[in-house]
This record gives sequence, structure tokens and C-alpha cells, in this order.
Amino acid sequence: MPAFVAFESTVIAHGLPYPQNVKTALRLETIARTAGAEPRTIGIVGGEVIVGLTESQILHLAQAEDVRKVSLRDLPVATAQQLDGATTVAATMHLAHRHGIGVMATGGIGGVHRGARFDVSADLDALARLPMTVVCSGAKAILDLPTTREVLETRGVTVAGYQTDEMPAFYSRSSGLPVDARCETPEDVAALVQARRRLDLSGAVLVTVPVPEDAALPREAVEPAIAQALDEAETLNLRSAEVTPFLLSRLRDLAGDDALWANVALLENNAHIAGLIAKALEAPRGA
Ligand code: PSU
Ligand code: MN
Repeated sequence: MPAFVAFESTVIAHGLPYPQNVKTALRLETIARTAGAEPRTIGIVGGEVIVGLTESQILHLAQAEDVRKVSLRDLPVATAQQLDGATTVAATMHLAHRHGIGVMATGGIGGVHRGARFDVSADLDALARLPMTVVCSGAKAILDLPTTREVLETRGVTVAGYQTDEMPAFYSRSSGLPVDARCETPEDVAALVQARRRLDLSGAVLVTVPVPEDAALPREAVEPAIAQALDEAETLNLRSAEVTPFLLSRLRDLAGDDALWANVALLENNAHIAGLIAKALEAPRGA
């Protein structure tokens, strides 16, 4: 079996601006290949679930106006109503797992939003249920990171730190929040994943990788922009799936190109590490 790495498409359609989104999506595939794995970017085109979007399908989802952000609850809607859809981490995990793919890479997972309002991403539920290895740079910085970390613990998700003792905070390398295990190599991660499998635990291993040092932003630099974007979302009374894309795009306006470059750099780095982990998982035991 070749080593496969799945990629989500929400980051293409809603997470990054055009044309960086297309360039990044294609580059992530190249990086996974160079690491020794087969990339499969997942999305929905005209109601059809595609595991392994072609270049022109990626271009389409990156440019089209009406691409629905598809989490678990939206999957049947998008397919029954023949919509174009970009899959979130939760929906991508579901579709990848169904296709026998065990590893996926992304930028940041969804989690618990800040503030009193009840808004918790279905990503956390998918991580609790599906035996995937998900490589990311923590949860998106706009979220309530300490509470998100608590929920991961409650739901039994093993959180690994790739060459770090702390869960990264997306644009920034540290959050002050601990991981459950530090892993130095792809083989260390593979050992953790295999141990989880042997114990018949059904949920995910979340591998958190800090953004590369030269692209990292200090937390103090990002927080004021996040606070302002959150205020604006509150004023506009945004709800549900609209919240994340709005916050991310405002953050780019407020924090500027540095935030975009950090986002691209961590996505590329995560694609590389995910490729190496997928390969390590396919290696014959003891080899
Ligand atoms: N991280 C980003 N950009 C994004 C997302 C994460 O930097 O666009 C997406 C992912 O697809 C994630 C989703 O699964 O946001 C979570 O959305 P929600 O909180 O609505 O579940
Ligand atoms: Mn939400």
C-alpha cells in the first residue's frame, strides 16, 4: 500500500485568498509526494465526493463563488443537492477514513470559540470518534485554546507535540498548554498511532507541529487583531459556520501579510511531516 495523506479543502475555498489558495493547495501535494506519500485532496464537486481532486477541480473550488463550507452535518446536503463543497477537518476525516486513508494534514483544527456563546466545532467530535492521525499546528488562534485543549482531553484524543512540549497556537509556536507526548521523529508518532490501535481506541492522534521559526508571529502581535475581529463578528451578529471564515479574513486584513505567510508556511511544513508519518506507518514493523 502506498502511504496516503489526505488534505482538506476548506482551507483552499475559505481559509486563504485567491491565488495563494491554489498555489498552496498544489504545493502541499508536491510536498507530500516529495516526502514519499500520495496526496489526496478531498472536496465535493457538483455533489460528487472526490477523494483526490484534480488540478482543475482544485482551481474550481478555489475560484467559484458558491462553494459551501461542508462539515459533517452538511455532507448529505451537498451531495443530495449537487452542490460544490469544501470539506472541513471533520468532513475530510470522515471521507478519508471511509477510503482507507489514515493520515491527514491541515493548518489548524476547529475547536471551542471564545465567549459565552455555544459554538464548538464538529472537528472535536470527529477527532474523538475516528482513528485518524491528524497533523496540524494546533487549533486556530481565534479560538479559546485552553478550553479546546480540555475538550480534547475529555474526548480522549491523544495530543502529540512534534519536537515540542507545548501545543502550538497556530501563528505562534507556543500556547503554554501541554501535550500528552513529545515525539521527535515520524517513527515516534507511528509508534504512538500503532499503540493506540492495539488498544482498540477509536479516536484520533492529533499531531501538533509548531509553525517554522522564521514565519512565526509573537502571540502579543496577533492577539489585538483577534480581539478586534471577534468584536466585529459580535457586532455583525454572525453565527455558526460564518464565524470562522469571517474571523480569518479580518485577521488577514488586520495582521497583514505576515499572518498569511505564517499560515502558508505552517501548512507546507505540516504537509511534509504528514508525508513522513504516513510513510513511517506503512513501513514494515521492525524495518
Ligand atoms: N484553519 C484555518 N483555516 C480554515 C480552517 C481551519 O486556518 O479555514 C477550517 C478547517 O477546515 C476547520 C474548520 O475544520 O475551519 C472549522 O470550522 P468550524 O469551526 O465551523 O467547525
Ligand atoms: Mn462552529
